[in-house]
Amino acid sequence: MPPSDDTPRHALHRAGLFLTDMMTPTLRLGVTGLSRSGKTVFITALIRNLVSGGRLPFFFPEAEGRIERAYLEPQPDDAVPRFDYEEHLETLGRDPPQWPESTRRLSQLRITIEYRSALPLRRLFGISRLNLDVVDYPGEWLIDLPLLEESYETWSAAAVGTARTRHGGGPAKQWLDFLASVDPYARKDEQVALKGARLFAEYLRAARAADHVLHTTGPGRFLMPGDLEGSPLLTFCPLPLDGKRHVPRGSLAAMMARRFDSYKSHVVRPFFRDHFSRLDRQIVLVDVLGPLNEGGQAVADLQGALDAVLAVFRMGASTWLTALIGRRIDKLLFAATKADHINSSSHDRLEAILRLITERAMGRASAAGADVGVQALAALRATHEAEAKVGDELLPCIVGVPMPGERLAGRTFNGKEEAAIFPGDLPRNPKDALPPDAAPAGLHFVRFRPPRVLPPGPDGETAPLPHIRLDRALDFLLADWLA
Ligand SMILES: Nc1nc2c(ncn2[C@@H]2O[C@H](COP(=O)(O)OP(=O)(O)OP(=O)(O)O)[C@@H](O)[C@H]2O)c(=O)[nH]1
Ligand SMILES: [Mg+2]
Repeated sequence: MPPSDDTPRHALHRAGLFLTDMMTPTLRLGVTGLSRSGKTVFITALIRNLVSGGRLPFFFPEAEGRIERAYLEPQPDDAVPRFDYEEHLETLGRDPPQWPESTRRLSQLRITIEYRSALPLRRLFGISRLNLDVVDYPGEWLIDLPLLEESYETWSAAAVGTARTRHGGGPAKQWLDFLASVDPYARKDEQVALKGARLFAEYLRAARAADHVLHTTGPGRFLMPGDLEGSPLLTFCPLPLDGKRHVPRGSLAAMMARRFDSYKSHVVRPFFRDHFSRLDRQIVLVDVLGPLNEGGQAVADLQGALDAVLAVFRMGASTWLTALIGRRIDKLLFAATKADHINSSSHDRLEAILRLITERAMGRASAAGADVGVQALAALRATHEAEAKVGDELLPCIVGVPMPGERLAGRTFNGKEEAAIFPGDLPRNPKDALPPDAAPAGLHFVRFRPPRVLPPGPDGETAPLPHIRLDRALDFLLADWLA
């Protein structure tokens, strides 16, 4: 018999519904990662697995049958565009399927999860709710965060130094020739500033195009301007300064330094304040395999870039940032993405290398009391495993459809045929991967086509998407909020 309207239980239930409507907690999940690390694919896969039912045996609230439903809410923040989930699904659903494009602007999405608590007392209140807010942004912008703590002088010295030692004979040549022809201490000249900024931006883009795993050079908006395309905020560049010489007012150097500070206060600080300072949890996505295959210098660049970015978060430390941060990140998961490029027997080694690359950031976060995890995962698995017989030996292979134009061992793939590839072994000792003079890992990598993501069938059912350990990642990040 249903409870009559005036039973205490019913009153409690009604009050509970009212409370959950008014007080649905919101968990802000930061999906942090340098460009091409897999943020957009991760967010799309996360939403689809939650909203349309995924195969998530190690996401315990789901495995225990306590998730009633999850759905997309209208965008909570009027000033921020909505994450284009439907567009990304459409791209993945094409025939043949495509990966989503590189992200050009910031966007946000709220998913509401309705669940039954595992706690008997809370079950009395019926269904509980959790809002999960996720933000996606171009990875290039992340490399700006360390600028918050740099002066124009230190930034200039580092940027000019890198250009000379690493790119002097190549992409930086024109910009460095230009710098040799200007006097930073001479009177400011807008035309000189415009030309310097243009040549500097061209250098950054060319260096990036020549070395797709390069992570160290910014500012990020020079690579991915978003809505700042053509803005005067981007009219500056580093100059070779003499640390001992006074910078006179009205000089080119003084003008560039002022614009650098404006870039920080109008672009970088709001980006940090509005999107990173209020995070409750964070997953840091890292493409370890790409740099590993380029060699030790690329791994060192990745390590340096990640370390500089993560130092800005300073979880628990007390700096001017803590005043902004207010909240503290209590769980942090480091994830090596695209683990479907290697055999599952190598996943432990991949995790060990990631652990080493992020050692300092991990140590800082643990010391500040955060719960830290490391995982190899593939948010959207594009391959399966098989064994191939080569002579008398059985080699563990991965099988997938390489993207058109991908090349391996003299063969160019057409984007239609499946191929079985022996990806090679990761170094047994993770320390072998790190020295800057370490040889490339000698892995056999190609980009694979994503699996085709089909819309729901006539019965409304959707096929679960393949992944590797996405469920464990969700469990680490969300399960205690769904207890
Ligand atoms: N095989 C495989 N490839 C993946 C996976 N996730 C990402 N990728 C590949 O990595 C590329 C980059 O992924 P994105 O999600 O666009 O990366 P992002 O971090 O959003 O990049 P930006 O928007 O440029 O910052 C994709 O185009 C895929 O080629 C995965 O789970 N498996
Ligand atoms: Mg993206």
